[in-house]
Amino acid sequence: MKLRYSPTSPYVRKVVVTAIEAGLDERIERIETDVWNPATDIAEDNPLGKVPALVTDEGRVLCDSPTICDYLDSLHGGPRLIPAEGPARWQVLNLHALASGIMDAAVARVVEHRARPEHLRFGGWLERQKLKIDRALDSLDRQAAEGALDDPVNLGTITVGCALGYLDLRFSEDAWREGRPALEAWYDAFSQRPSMQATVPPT
Ligand SMILES: N[C@@H](CCC(=O)N[C@@H](CS)C(=O)NCC(=O)O)C(=O)O
Repeated sequence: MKLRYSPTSPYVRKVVVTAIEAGLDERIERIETDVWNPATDIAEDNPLGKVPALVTDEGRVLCDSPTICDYLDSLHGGPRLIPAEGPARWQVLNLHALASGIMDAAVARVVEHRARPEHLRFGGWLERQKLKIDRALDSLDRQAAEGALDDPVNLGTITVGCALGYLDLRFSEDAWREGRPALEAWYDAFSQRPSMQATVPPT
């Protein structure tokens, strides 16, 4: 398999952590791709022009990190990272959705800062993205305090870990840990997993 890859993308990190946890990482060749380079050929694999995209051994191209993670989860014989049924499935998928929303809002803030000239930036929209992140972090802190993140590693907790890592990379000045002790303690432990340590983004 080949993964169109960027070392700083939180979505790519989610896929790679999933692959490591599933024991599949060695089967995946990483093809570093700068989607912002005008000369990039990413659209040949993903018409949306985004990473991650996975080219399977059969030559099928999968895009969007949830699809890729679901596919990887179907390839291994260990405990499912996305439970097949029951309350655990909805817990994991909902946690995944919340953490993906943090990634979406954080990436939107980064793109707004980087791609748009300062006089064209829409402050109210940036503030709206930050509020989404803050509210989602508060929810995650409550869930961590209730033990909802204590399950064995799964797609939900992987996505939370990668979202928090991305906030540390791009918005450390926002100090997401402040006032969220349960989430901080959970992340301190989760980020020690070999899969997380092996995928720390370059600063
Ligand atoms: N929903 C997608 C989001 C992927 C995404 O937005 N990737 C960013 C990099 S962090 C990208 O490639 N952006 C390029 C663009 O939007 O044109 C996923 O989960 O894979």
